[in-house]
Amino acid sequence: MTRPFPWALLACLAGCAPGPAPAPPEPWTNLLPRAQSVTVTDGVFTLGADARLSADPALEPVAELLASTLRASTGFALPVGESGAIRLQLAPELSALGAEGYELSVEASRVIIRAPEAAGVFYGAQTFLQLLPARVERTAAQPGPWRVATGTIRDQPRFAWRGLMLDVARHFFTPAEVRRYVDVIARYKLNRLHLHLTDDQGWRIHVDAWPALTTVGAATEVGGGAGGFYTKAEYAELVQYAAARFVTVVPEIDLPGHTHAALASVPELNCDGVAPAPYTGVSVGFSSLCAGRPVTAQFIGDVIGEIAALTPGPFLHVGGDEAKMTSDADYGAMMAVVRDAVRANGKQLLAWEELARADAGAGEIVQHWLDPTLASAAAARGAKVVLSPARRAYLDMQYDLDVPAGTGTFWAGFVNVPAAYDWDPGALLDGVPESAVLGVEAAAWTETIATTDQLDLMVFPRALGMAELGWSQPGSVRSYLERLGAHGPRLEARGIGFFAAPQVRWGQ
Ligand code: TNX
Repeated sequence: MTRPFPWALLACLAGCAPGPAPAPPEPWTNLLPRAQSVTVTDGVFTLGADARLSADPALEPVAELLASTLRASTGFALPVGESGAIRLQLAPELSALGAEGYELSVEASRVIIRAPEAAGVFYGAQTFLQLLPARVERTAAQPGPWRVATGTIRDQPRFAWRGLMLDVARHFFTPAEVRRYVDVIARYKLNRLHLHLTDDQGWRIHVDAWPALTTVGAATEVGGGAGGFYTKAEYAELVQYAAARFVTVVPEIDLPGHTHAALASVPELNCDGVAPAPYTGVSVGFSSLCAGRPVTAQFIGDVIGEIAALTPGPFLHVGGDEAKMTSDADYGAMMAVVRDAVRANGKQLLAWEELARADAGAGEIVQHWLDPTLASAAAARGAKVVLSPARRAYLDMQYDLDVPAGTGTFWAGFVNVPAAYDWDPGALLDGVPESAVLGVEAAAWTETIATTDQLDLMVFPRALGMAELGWSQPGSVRSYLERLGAHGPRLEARGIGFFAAPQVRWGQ
């Protein structure tokens, strides 16, 4: 008979823990987006059942959000009060970290998250969550232990604009469905949710001055489904929900093309005064408001005024793309009206790169998607650029031929998970130096995406690659793919049906 191996003695050598040694804490090397500077030390912090959180008064909402995630999965009470093992602090002396940077320090007995501004503290908390086991993302109580290796992280983003665009016009997605995406993108430090609210196939936000936009224009979608729209109250609530997670909602009203839903709703907007039937197909570039009419200017002013009033964020996206039926002169005239309205309402104008047709320039933001010359022309005149190159950032592109089956398209090519990440936003376009790049945005167009199951498959994991391109300094595709594998279980724990790309070794 062989003598049993003295496991208990070995465990004692490793720290005298009773019973089998617990699993090692989550490695700090799996952070996504990758953090700027990471120092790991050799201790362990354990979140216990009696732990408390403390926060400067201005940070209480951030502490409550962190606590609510931790409460759900740990089952612990985790009160937020005056003192605690997890401390959230504003630290003006760290101003070099900028508006979104943070410092996270994990010691054996406490965790301190400090940042010059609340957004940074929020991002520090998101990083802390990634250092806990993946089951922290579950919404039902899980078994412990809740261990985190000790160390320090200092981190700040490369770009100010890190976005996801959701096209709720081609297929409508409810406020609850959109909130689910806000939750996930905020975890990965994305900070803009661009809502493509209007297009040929649907108008998705109520406008008091033109109620037909939603009574008629919202009643269908691609394929003839029931469509839908946000009431002003629903939209305001969504904006607030996102803001609490440091995500700025950027509403887009697409003008003067991509306006068939408006033309179908309001006869006067048509040059012949006749409203066409609603459109449920997938063609682009066939519609235009009628230039030079007082009613068109009135319409633009009313819509922009009401959307601006509903939107606390500084940006208003006015589309401007693919107005193929609009002459340059008419385009210029209508965009001049649009510009005046945006300015009069105190907002910053953002438009697709085609705004270069109307001399986009200083104080404006153009969003590149297809033609590199347009964004560089705008940058040369002083505009800032958000990069959504279709070949990398369009999330409606399939990963591979008919992958995932029956969803997506490939007019810009297939965009697999490595390719979506394998580019440098600071060096994508000639004539658009990094200093002119405001940031990056992944775009989920939904002509071919009708359900959240389909949307999950197309958005994730590619949106996570975009989050890293926007936040982290340039890094290798290999490192990204390795770390991404550790986030499969986290997405799964949140109920996100992501695409399990074959290039990634997915964790269990
Ligand atoms: C191009 S991007 C469009 C959208 C479509 C998308 C489909 C842009 C400014 N226009 O209208 O939905 O391609 O991939």
